[in-house]
Amino acid sequence: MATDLLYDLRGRRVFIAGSRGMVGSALVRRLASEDCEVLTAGRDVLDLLDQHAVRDWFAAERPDTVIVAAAKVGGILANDSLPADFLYDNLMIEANLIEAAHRFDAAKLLFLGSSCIYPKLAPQPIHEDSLLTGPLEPTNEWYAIAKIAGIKLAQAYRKQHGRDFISGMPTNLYGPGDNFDLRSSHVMPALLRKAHEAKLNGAPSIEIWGTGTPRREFMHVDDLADACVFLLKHYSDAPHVNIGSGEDVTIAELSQLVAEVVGFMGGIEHDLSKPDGTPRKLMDSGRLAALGWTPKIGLKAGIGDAYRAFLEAADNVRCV
Ligand code: GFB
Repeated sequence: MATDLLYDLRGRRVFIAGSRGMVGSALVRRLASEDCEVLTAGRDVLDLLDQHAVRDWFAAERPDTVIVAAAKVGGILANDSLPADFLYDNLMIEANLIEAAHRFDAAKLLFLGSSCIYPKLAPQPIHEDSLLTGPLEPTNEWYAIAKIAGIKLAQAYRKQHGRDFISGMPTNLYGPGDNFDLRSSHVMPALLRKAHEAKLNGAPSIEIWGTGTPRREFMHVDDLADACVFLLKHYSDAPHVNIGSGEDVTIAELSQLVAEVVGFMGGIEHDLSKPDGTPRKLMDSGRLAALGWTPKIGLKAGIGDAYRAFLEAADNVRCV
């Protein structure tokens, strides 16, 4: 049973920053069933790295609700290879959006971070209170620091100006609109593409990065979008909220599951020159569950949907 309705979306002007990305496009789909106006501004319209452009856009459009789904994102190799981009771009995007939301009097803002904000060896499942209690995972500490700063910035505007700015920390996401460039993608789209191409080419095996022993929690992006709308309506407090599925698998188990869904019957090889990253990052999403929200899309069904979306977008999928 959901807690009280704290924020009514009816009649609101909701700006989704990052609306063309995987998360943003899921939010556009989910908000279509809400009685609100959805505002979007693609990269060609609004450069989120440009503070003056962001302020001018907010002055003109005056959104009363803002979802920060825009970020420079990528998998373990991209994060490890482009530290300045991941730190600078994400700091600027969130700072410009959160400050403009305050300057132009937005009633509600939801900032989205990531489960990588937590210490590499945080006790599992990871509770929100683990934040800043230990060293970060080196491969994505740049992105993690930026996202931790975003949480703190939202809390600072609540503390200093009474702004109803909240933060959600999604687990590893996948689904329609994912990035399938094998150099910059996350593991789920990479495995879908590798298994699909191996099946088409009759390859005897696919190669996965690392040992396959790390464990990861996954959530379909449509579940995340539903959780975001739930938090906008039912959550108004400073602490960030974990948004996870509550189940994790090893990368080796995931590889088998993806191969099964795709119909690839070959073997799995390991490229041990690639990093494993953090050994595990299963989150404790009890705070969200206590508010009354639970995920609805199971992992196998979700992978099936993601593969369907991959096939449909095969003509224009963002590959190498
Ligand atoms: O999804 P992923 O790139 O990011 O990697 P993280 C997850 C695990 O899958 C790692 C392994 O142990 C990878 O070594 N893996 C196996 C692969 N094969 C592949 C492959 O072909 N491609 C990729 N990408 N991985 C990210 C952070 O960490 O988590 C981001 O870097 C963000 O900033 C995201 O926080 C949620 O889960 O390790």
